[in-house]
Amino acid sequence: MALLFKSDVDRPDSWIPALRTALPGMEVRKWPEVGDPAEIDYALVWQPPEGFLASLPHLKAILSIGAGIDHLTRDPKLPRHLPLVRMVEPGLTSGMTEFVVMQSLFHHRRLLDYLDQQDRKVWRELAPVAAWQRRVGVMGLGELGADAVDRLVRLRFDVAGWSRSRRALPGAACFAGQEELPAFLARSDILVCLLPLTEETDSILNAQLFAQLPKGACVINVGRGEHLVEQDLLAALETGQIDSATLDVFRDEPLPPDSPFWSHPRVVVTPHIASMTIPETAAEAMAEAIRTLEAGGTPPGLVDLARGY
Ligand code: NDP
Ligand code: OXD
Repeated sequence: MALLFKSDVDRPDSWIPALRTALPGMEVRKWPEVGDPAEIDYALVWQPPEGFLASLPHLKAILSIGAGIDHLTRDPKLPRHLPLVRMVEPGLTSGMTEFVVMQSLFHHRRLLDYLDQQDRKVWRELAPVAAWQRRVGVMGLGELGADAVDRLVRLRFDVAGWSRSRRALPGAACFAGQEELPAFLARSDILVCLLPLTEETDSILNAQLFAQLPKGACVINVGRGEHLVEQDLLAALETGQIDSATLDVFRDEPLPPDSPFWSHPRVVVTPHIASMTIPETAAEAMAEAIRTLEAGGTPPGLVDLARGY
């Protein structure tokens, strides 16, 4: 059996040995040295070229290096009949929770204001707000969102989550579906987007949604750039409806030099690093997924393409 690894951003010198250790007996090949395409059973990929997966005639399953699968579904030739397994692994989850907690605390403790004061050599205390007085709302309560909620609850924030189907998370108020979105938004001083990109969630962070948040709310987008209507956020920052934002993902990546976000005083920009797949733990997770598929089972992260995530 052979597995092909393809990514231009993940380091093969860490991944290939980790995969060989986790999958003894599997031949691991590194793009672009595909060899005979008919010998590839599994493809572990990030942003493969359009049509490439369809060119592997005996492929048994597609494994996504990322939790998101939009890098695959945008390929019109994606072999949609094959099982598609997205990344579910502890390194990615804990990295995302670190980032969400860090940015929630950053905005909660008004670090942008204190950095501005430092620039101006101003020594002034700003009115404190306790964590339990700060309402954090997490959109998306899957692998990543649920773990972030758990940590935010433990930090004593007043936490709510929103998902498609009803979830129950200890210590957090759970909202579900379009009909409960307004109530969820009305109590989100800090809004975190951890949704997958689907037809339903594309451009969900727009002017109409911002207007439903409490005035002066903060937005943390760690889902996908396409979730955000950038002009609507800029306008909401201008009026003060949104006080500040952290943006890790963008419609155009790398973020173009002329993007107004680079120099916006109320926006933190990071280069799609909120979390990254960790080769050692991810290789184990993918090896387990392959064993489960070979045994005819359902691995964690098996995507429902009809649902879109
Ligand atoms: P999951 O599939 O585990 O969770 C998705 C969650 O979103 C579920 O709770 C789901 O609801 C909810 N959801 C989906 N569609 C809707 C909808 N229309 N309305 C309301 N809720 C909806 O995904 P993960 O948690 O693993 O990952 C989430 C996303 O995070 C990825 O798709 C990716 O885009 C992004 N990501 C970003 C990274 C970065 O570095 N910036 C790193 C890793 C991931 P339900 O529970 O009912 O199914
Ligand atoms: C992912 C990502 O989807 O890194 O895992 O964006």
